[in-house]
Amino acid sequence: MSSTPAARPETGPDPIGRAPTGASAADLARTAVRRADHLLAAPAPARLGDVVPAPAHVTPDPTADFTLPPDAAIRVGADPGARAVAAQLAALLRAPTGYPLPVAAATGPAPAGPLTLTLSGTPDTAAPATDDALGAEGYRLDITGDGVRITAGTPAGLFHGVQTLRQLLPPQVESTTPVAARWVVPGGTIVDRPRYAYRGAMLDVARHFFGVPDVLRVIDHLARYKLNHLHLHLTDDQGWRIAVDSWPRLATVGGATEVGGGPGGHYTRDDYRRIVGYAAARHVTVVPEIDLPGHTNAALVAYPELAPGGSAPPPYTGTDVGFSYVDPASERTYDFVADVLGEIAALTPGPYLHIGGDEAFKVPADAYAGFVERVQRIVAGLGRTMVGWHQVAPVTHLPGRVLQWWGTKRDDPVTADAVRRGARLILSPGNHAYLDMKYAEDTPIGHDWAGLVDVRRAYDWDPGSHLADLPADAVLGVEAPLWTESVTTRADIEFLMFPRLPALAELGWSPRATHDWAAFRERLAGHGPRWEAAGITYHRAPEVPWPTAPTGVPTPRQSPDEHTTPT
Ligand code: TNX
Repeated sequence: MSSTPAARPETGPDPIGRAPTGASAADLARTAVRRADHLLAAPAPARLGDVVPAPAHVTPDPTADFTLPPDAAIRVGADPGARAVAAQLAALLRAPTGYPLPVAAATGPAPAGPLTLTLSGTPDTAAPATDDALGAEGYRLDITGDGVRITAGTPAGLFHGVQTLRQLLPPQVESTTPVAARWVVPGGTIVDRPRYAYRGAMLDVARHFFGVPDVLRVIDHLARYKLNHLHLHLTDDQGWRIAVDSWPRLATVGGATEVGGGPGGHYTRDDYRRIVGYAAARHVTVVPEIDLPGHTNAALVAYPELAPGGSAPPPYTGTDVGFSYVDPASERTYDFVADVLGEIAALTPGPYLHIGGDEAFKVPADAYAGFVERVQRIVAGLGRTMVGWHQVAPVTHLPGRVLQWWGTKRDDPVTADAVRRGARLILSPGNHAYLDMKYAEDTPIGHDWAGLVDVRRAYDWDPGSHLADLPADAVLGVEAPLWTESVTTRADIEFLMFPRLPALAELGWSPRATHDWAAFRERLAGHGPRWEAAGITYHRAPEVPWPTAPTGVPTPRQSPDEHTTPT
């Protein structure tokens, strides 16, 4: 942040009703009651910089706090994308305030505000000049005593500005039913834009299947912290999770298992469209992964002809890796890959197709390289950018390809060489960004092969300098993968995501100059009450100074009925 928030001023009417000196005992008692009510209903307003991820530029104006009046309207221009964000802001605020919050056109001479969304560069606006290029996702937030204005060059920028505004309102804003609170926003200006274009999380829906409502909820979690990509790990040994019309048994047979022997499940094409559409409305791009050539036992159970030797393996519900693969020497395998990726591409508006490529331990290096080269060309032929785990690094380079690096060391010459040949990187270092790593020895779920990842470890690394011998501009962004071998409920997902997902979000969004563990843990602590109000499970990490005692949100393994089974 370029400036630090100032202390709140002690001017004007006493906001918490302190009794004047010389008051009677009855006065004092009445004042005490008023004060207690006030403290319960309206904690001090947030400071303008109390936002995760930390904004690029913050200029507080403690004389200009804004209080949302019950008759507030939201003004917005004619752009459909901007209007959609205005409707989202209205929905967000209506639930906790109970205010009507009509969305009104900002055309003509109508007065602005008190809540105004402005797309700069469109003719129907009177946008204030921005002193910073806001780019594709940046926004400017101006808060004065008269109102709040969010200005951006794109609807995505407006949407991110709304997420910031949400965090500047009291935690009760997360309530889904009306609550009494003073809806105060701290005055000043924020000008903000992301450090990296790619900021993501991955959900493994293959090891355990999670139904559409759980995925939509994860998308909400991403959007809150300005993450803009959801990578879905759709296939693995234990289950195939997406319907493919040209190979129907993949989903019906390959999808009928999961780790531990549960019933599994899969997304129909309509389910997947719903996920993609819900994500798009929150400015999140879905990155589908079909893991090849390894991690394919479920596909081989459904279609034995893809297996080397042509015989079906038994279904697999354990947690080992690296034993299965589709036959790289068979032409039928490439028909399968082209059909599957073609159907997935047709359902996916985003630019990326993730082809996995990890842990194909049983495939000889030259056969693996030949396979990945052909798959790369299939992806390019579909007009998409290929993403692969960094094991694809040695394979011949195709322009634009992206490697997802999940190593645990600070140097990786093979990946650095692929970058010199033009590859770009998504960084997911296992020992910092993996959400399935345990926080501590006694964490009830998760892995530890990459070590323990407490919140500080999740936060304290720099994507710009983490890997040796890399030009900074090779880094497209960061992603936090959540593998689900031991994750079976929505509460499990949230427990591992919170508070580490916001830590990764800050690394992806905030300028390096804002990086400061001491300040981050304080800002993060303020989110505990927000998660509690929203019913989000989180790990009360001991290194974070949570301001309140825990409330009754579920913890892992306490709510098995939350796990959504096949839709
Ligand atoms: C490694 S990371 C895997 C996954 C496992 C994960 C468990 C990667 C590309 N492959 O198959 O689920 O470890 O942490």
